[in-house]
Amino acid sequence: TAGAGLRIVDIDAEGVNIAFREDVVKGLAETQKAIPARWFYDLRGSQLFEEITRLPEYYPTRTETALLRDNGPEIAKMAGPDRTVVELGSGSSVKTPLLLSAIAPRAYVPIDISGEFLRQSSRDLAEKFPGLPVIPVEADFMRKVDLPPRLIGESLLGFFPGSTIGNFVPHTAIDLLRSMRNTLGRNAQLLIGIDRIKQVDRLLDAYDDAEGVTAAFNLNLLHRINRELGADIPVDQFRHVARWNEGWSRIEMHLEAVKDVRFSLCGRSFSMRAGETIHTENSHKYSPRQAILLLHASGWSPLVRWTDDQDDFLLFLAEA
Ligand code: AVJ
Repeated sequence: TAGAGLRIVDIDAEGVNIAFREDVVKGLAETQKAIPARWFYDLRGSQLFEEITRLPEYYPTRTETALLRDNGPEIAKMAGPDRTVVELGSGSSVKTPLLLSAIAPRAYVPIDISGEFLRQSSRDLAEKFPGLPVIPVEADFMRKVDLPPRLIGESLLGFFPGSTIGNFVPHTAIDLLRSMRNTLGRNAQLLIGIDRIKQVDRLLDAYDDAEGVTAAFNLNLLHRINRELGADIPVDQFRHVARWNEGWSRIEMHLEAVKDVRFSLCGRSFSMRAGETIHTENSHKYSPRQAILLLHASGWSPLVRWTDDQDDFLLFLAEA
């Protein structure tokens, strides 16, 4: 059974998402224009991301799914009986059921800031796993979350798949992992997926696919800004760019103006020169040693590490 939950998004009198507007107005005023990657995921953006996960070039999702499927019994053995799974994010329709079938937890607690998606996926899961208590928590997992009182004293297993940790620069990633440790408490474990450093051309292909789905995903952000914030950005004068940043060991996505452009947004005018970009996403990649350091630096001790035959992706089980 899935609990009801509550929707908390700050909108103004015209129905505009205030946090979205603030991030966009502030981000476009910076020297290197930048908009946080979390704003990709409106309905269309979420659909495009689902499409990305099925692309031949985008290896992370299918590799991590196979790791979860192949190592389910070992994960279950290490986790022990009577765990409660706390997922950071609403959960994927494929990976979450794999984990829940493998370890048969006492309860499943997805934490997400996007209430609508959270409630829908909670309902779907509750249907798939009759008898499993599903307790959605609408919250920002970047902060310490107060878990429902019934979870106090339970032994929790945090689940943070998809290499979402890669969206954060290392110092923020460490803040996030430490705050997860505070949220999950003393006997907690963490099951986390982290994408590996690999040949740069494979990384670039994964973030700039032949079909142009990733380009559409990136450009959808501009359509969203036009629609939701009443802007007039000439979307056809921008192109999708994926770059490898060696110093930061990350893929960056940008939206590049192909000619000089002007547009207005919330009563402000902006101009960009040809070649200037809006930085829209970071996707940090780690070697196994760097990933282990990231976990240790956040107070998590790695217990087991799984990887695939191609050395593409890492799955760690760690303990608090
Ligand atoms: C869901 C954030 C992990 O960085 O690989 C996919 C998002 N961006 N293609 C990633 C994404 C472009 C994805 N994460």
